[in-house]
Amino acid sequence: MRLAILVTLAIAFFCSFTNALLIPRQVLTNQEITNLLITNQSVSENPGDIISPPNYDVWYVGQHVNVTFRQEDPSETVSIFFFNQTGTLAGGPLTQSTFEFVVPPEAVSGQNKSSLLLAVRRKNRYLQAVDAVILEVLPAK
Ligand SMILES: *[C@@H]1O[C@H](CO)[C@@H](O)[C@H](O)[C@H]1NC(C)=O
Ligand SMILES: *[C@@H]1O[C@H](CO)[C@@H](O)[C@H](O)[C@H]1NC(C)=O
Ligand SMILES: *[C@@H]1O[C@H](CO)[C@@H](O)[C@H](O)[C@H]1NC(C)=O
Ligand SMILES: CC(=O)N[C@H]1CO[C@H](CO)[C@@H](O)[C@@H]1O
Repeated sequence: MRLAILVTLAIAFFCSFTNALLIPRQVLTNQEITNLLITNQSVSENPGDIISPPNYDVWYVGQHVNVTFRQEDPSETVSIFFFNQTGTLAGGPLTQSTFEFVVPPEAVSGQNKSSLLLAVRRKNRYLQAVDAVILEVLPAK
């Protein structure tokens, strides 16, 4: 659990930075964002604009799942993936608020029973926010 907490703390901290516009307006790759996340620590889960799934939801490999955002924002694009576990699983313009994909085997939670789902939102390729949800991903039923 400690790692997951650390990472979420890092994300919350990171988001507070982007919100405060202290992150320079530069183009960051998912890898660079991940590096930022693990070098900075802070204090809470931050689902941001993700309204579904909720934190601590349980997913199974092979399950069709939806990630739903609070609002459609045609000027933003999103990339959805599991931190340190998968490549991009779904994404595109937020002209749609729901993104569907199939849970891949790489997303299965380790001994600490948590996987961190991230949604990186960009506007004109510039980072807007990183929304994060902690999930438990189990092998196929
Ligand atoms: C699981 O948690 C323990 C103790 O909090 C930590 O030492 C370990 O690195 C974590 N392992 C993983 C795979 O996250
Ligand atoms: C995902 O959402 C779409 C509508 O946006 C719906 O048709 C579909 O059944 C949903 N899938 C799941 C697994 O909830
Ligand atoms: C990333 O995953 C590898 C194993 O795939 C693990 O050894 C490493 O600790 C993970 N790093 C973080 C920051 O979770
Ligand atoms: C890589 C990175 O952005 N690190 C930041 C972590 O937070 C400190 C402030 O506590 C910043 O100074 C670093 O730039």
